[in-house]
Amino acid sequence: MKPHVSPPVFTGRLHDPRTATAIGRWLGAAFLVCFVTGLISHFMQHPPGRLILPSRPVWGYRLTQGLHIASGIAAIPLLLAKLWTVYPRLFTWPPVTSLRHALERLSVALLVAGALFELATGLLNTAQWYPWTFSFVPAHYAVAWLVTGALLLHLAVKAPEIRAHWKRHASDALATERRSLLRALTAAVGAVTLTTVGQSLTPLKNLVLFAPRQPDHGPQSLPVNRTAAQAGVGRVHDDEYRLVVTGPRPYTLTLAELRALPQHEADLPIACVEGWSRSAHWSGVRTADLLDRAGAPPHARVRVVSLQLRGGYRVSELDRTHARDPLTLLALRLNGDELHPDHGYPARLIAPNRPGVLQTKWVTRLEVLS
Ligand SMILES: Nc1nc2c(c(=O)[nH]1)N[C@H]1C(S)=C(S)[C@@H](COP(=O)(O)O)O[C@H]1N2
Ligand SMILES: [Mo]
Repeated sequence: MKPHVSPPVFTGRLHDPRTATAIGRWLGAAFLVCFVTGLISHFMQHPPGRLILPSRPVWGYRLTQGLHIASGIAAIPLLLAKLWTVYPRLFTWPPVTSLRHALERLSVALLVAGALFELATGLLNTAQWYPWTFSFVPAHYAVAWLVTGALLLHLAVKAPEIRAHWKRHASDALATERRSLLRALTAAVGAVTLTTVGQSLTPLKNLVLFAPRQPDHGPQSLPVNRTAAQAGVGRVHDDEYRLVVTGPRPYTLTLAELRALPQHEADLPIACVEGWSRSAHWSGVRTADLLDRAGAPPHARVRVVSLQLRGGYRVSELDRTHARDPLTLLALRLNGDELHPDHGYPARLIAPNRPGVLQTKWVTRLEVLS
């Protein structure tokens, strides 16, 4: 028996299990997509051990990270509606009837707190706004596991109610009201999705109202996450620039020498973890060619080092698949022109199926790792 609801009396009628289940399945689906795509993003940025990641399809990360942000944003109205439906249960009396009930309530409290934390921090991260002192990535990652665990427990505890309401076709007294609520909720999810998803789904870019970035805004029609000034990279003087490639046969190139090497072209997206992505036309020197010249063994990993002196994104690592992919370039040109300083002049890495944070700008060293 469920404990009875004590006064205050709730007059809204849709605080029933069937409505909670109807919203819950969409919320659950959004969380599942968000969790799986979040794990993909995490492992692409922090490969466990020597995991070799695929470099194809070139748009793989663009898709998974676009889905991560879109499902997270869609989950916001869904979570608010779900909380509205179930909040009278906060006031059940007596608050705890047994140990099992206490544990169940504790797990729901964790679930709600964790879910709110994930959606709030994720949303603020898309705007690069960090009004807190902890480090976003580890906190967002750890709480994702907590929420997923609490969610599985919640589904197990509620299995009988879910089963009872999942496939009940006969309409009950609340059917019409519930349908209106669900229609309004669908409209809300549609609205937040359509006004943000254009940041990664370029055909819808003109509908972007609330996403922090317009895919077209930025030098050379490509957004910039961190400008040269923000990264502390001053004006790069052409005659002072050097590319150093280490390895069995290390060498150094001037910018003129780099430009004189065979140039290749690639259409590849920048897909930022924060949810925006944009395809662009790049040209430059294949990293495979640069590594061959240094006598790097075919299985070598490569550390890519920026002129930037401080900050987390000044260094990235290429696994052997990405390092040898013919589409992985040390790009010198973007959309037909030399790179803008904010896009990494004079040289930046661009590789297929790779998070934006790893597409290192202002590259000055390639270190062959044994
Ligand atoms: N050296 C360096 N490279 C960097 C960054 C950085 O801060 N420093 N930012 C990364 C991030 S988060 C993204 S999304 C892409 C953005 O590239 P763009 O500014 O050319 O669009 O560059 C990446 N390369
Ligand atoms: Mo990014």
